[in-house]
Amino acid sequence: MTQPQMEAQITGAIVRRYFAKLQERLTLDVAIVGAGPSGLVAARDLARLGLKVAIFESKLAPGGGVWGGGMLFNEVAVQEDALPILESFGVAALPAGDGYYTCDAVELASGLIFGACRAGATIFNAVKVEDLMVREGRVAGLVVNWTPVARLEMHVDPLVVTARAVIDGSGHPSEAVAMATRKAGLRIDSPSGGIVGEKPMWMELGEHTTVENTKRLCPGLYASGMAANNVQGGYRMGPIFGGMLKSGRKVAGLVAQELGS
Ligand code: 48F
Repeated sequence: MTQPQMEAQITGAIVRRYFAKLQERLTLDVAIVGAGPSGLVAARDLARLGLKVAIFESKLAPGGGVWGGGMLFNEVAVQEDALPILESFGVAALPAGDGYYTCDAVELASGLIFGACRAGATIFNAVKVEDLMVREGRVAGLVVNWTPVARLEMHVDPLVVTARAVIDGSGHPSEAVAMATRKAGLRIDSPSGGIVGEKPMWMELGEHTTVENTKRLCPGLYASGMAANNVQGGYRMGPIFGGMLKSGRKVAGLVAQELGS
């Protein structure tokens, strides 16, 4: 028998491994929309509890708004009370005075991604969440398609991943919550019963409200990070990330409690 060619072996290995990974995760405990800082912290915490967790990230590179720091100066700020989360990911922080610290944005983004993966969460990148599955008033899964399919406006039907809980970590647009309210007509736990909309820059308030606004919105659906602020009418806060990290930790705790983990 002739030896298989290297090209056939490599291609076969990738295809088999990818499809095994995907098949294993078509039925999830927790599906997270978006691999920003809040989603990555939540994914790691939940995976460490033994839950089956996957993040669906529309961009090629996970990490959300971390990479660019402030205005492409690739440093971000965090507050002292978020240092334990950074330390748990092995990300370094330097004191900047008055209880503030700075991190290299590239180290933070890559550290959060690596930490989530090592804990057992799976990131499906270049996959866009384009709809939700809703059953009897409960968000029960994500409708997903390749990002290039959406970008090229190809008329291709999506596939569905079911989940016991969905976290919207999609950042400023809170895309999953928008699908739940506008398309599925679900009433959510917010002042208006729908999406209130993000308020302008106010770092101090925004940092607090991000954590306060992190909550269960309706059966099966939670929001974290800037998505939570957009839903509840919180302030934006720019390149300070303590609130995002703490929001990820909080939403993981809420989901774990509901799922009994
Ligand atoms: O916005 P993002 O970084 O999420 P976050 O955890 O953090 C916000 C901060 O980065 C920053 C800030 C800090 O003070 O204000 O904005 O709230 O990351 C959200 C991720 O979700 C992806 C998007 O590409 C990004 O990486 N995303 C958005 N919509 C979808 C999505 C979608 N429909 N399907 C899949 N991924």
